[in-house]
Amino acid sequence: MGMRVSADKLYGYAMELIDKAIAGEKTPAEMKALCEKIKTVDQYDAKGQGVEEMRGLVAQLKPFCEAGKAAGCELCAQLLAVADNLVRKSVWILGGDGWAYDIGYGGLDHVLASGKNIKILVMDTEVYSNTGGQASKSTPIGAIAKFAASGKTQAKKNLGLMQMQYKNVYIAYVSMGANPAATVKAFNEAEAYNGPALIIAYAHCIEQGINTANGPERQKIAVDSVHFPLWRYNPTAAAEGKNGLTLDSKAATISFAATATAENRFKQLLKANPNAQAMLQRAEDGFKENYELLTKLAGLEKL
Ligand SMILES: Cc1ncc(C[n+]2csc(CCOP(=O)(O)OP(=O)(O)O)c2C)c(N)n1
Repeated sequence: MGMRVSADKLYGYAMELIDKAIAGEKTPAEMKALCEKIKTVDQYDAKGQGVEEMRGLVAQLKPFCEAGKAAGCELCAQLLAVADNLVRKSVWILGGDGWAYDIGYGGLDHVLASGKNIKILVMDTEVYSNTGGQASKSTPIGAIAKFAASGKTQAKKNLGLMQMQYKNVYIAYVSMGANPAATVKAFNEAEAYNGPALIIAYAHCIEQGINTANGPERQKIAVDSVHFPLWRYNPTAAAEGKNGLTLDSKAATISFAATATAENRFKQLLKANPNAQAMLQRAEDGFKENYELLTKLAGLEKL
């Protein structure tokens, strides 16, 4: 949050100096023209061209500031010192699901609710990995983890839908192994949105009890079984009175219950719990219900 506030403050200060340079009687005409141009650049266009344009303009502005500074112009010296802050800064927070869904959730919610232009990327391994595999609120029903030795009994928390209620937060569920194009699209859209964003990325992990060489394949299976459906919510479309929700996933093409036991976290359940099959089926039913809900939401006229 502090990074965002200081970047915005420095941008605002640099812009004030640009205004002063425009108003200055001694400002060379060419420098004035550059300053006028700088004021018109939209740095939140979908293709990121505005950022490139601003970089170019700042590079052209600096020699004027340097020459002015050498001639004793105080305003030029000040502008030179902060000119790089005219190029917009991206602020990203990266964390795991243990942090995002559980122990850091209050902070994550606070940042997203602030409306500030801060992006959050959650690497969702569905377990606390760094500390040895404890269950998080992202762990699905049936998965064996520490504190869930007989399989997790509660459903995976729907972090994206919860945060979507704010309406001004860009949200995306992505999975590289399943759909790299939708992943890139989500990052581009999050960057182009001048507000908070949350990207939840399905991340395979050794703690899931898989051969990590097959990670991308497991990422695809998670999506194809609607264990982890891909969707994006873009507040810009919503603000235009449209439905901001885009579902990038099809209905389940494979059964979660039938494929889950390829991962040790679910395979162990068969030995640890006599209700294993019923639990896996309950997990599958829950995933399908979630997918149906998303389909209904995506079909609304406005959202
Ligand atoms: C408030 C707080 N509690 C506990 C810890 C100790 N801790 C360090 S890493 C970690 C695991 C975090 O898991 P996750 O966020 O899922 O990230 P991963 O290890 O999967 O990348 C924990 C509990 C901490 N850093 N902060």
